[in-house]
Amino acid sequence: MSKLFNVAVAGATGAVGTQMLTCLEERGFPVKGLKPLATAKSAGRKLRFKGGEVEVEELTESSFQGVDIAIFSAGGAASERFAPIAAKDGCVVVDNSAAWRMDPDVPLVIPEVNPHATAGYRNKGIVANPNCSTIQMIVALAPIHRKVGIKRVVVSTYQAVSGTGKKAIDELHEQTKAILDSVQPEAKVYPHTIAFNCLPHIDVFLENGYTKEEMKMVHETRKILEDDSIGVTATTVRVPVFFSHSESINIETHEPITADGVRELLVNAPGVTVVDNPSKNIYPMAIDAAGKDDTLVGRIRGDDSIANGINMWVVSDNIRKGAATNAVQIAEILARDYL
Ligand code: L14
Repeated sequence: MSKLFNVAVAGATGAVGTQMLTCLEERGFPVKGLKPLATAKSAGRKLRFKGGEVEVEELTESSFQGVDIAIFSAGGAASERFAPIAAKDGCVVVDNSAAWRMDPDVPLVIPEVNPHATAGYRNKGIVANPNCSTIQMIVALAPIHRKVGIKRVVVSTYQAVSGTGKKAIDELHEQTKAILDSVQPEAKVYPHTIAFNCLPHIDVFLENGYTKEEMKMVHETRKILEDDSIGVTATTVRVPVFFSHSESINIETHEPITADGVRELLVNAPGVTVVDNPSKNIYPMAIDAAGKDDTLVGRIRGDDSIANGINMWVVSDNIRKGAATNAVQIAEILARDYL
């Protein structure tokens, strides 16, 4: 008989949290009991799970007694405060916030790329889920890095508003409608109108002129690929798309590789679907990636401006593979190999 687990989801009512419940259900995670946790404001709400309903409880210091695995997507502050409390109660935390990702004692895991790192959960009882933009980039780049070595990455992202949460999804709806109705749009979530616009600004600006989101892509890439020599430079942009982040990625490799060579590697890569037939207008698009777990890769072509250069276009559902699916996959590794 296989083991069943008591699972808590912190931030269960959010855009990622509700997707976590769906992923646990879809993937048949061995759940004994499910405990959705959120702020007091959401306590008492009912969420659908496996054909029934589960009641949301307030996230408190005593929420984790008797819980085996807690998946957190309740924001950095909640993770910082409650993850160590959960771990002290013997619960293993899979954390989707940025709070623990760069802690040297916390593994940062993409199951297709570095599942072995999960063992490091033992240090603090925490495994971190990488940033959404990093996950899809590394799912596509890891097989190339293993084969020919990546020296440098230049990435620009086109990020969906769902990454910010439900209020940003609503804001894009409302602003779009306002503009089409010739009404002045109201910007509450972002510093500027996002409808019919692009904002080169995700998360906060840092002293070095980059945003925190851009620097997450730099640091997390090196940690996951276990190679501090990789150069990464990023520009992260919010675009008026609801679901799925797109990325223009340029890489310089150590050994030469052709576009066909990259295509062949990626056709066989776990979690990747190559969508690359430009003559038929076939390439990865946000609306096709949305609702899927695979990362779509296309527009694979040589960059003739440098010696070993490749360009590609990489698209993935930021709420699924970028957050909920990846977190549930980590929980699956914990359940299968460690708990
Ligand atoms: O580091 O699109 O998990 O605003 C959460 C918000 C990533 C970006 C993280 C967004 C961020 C995301």
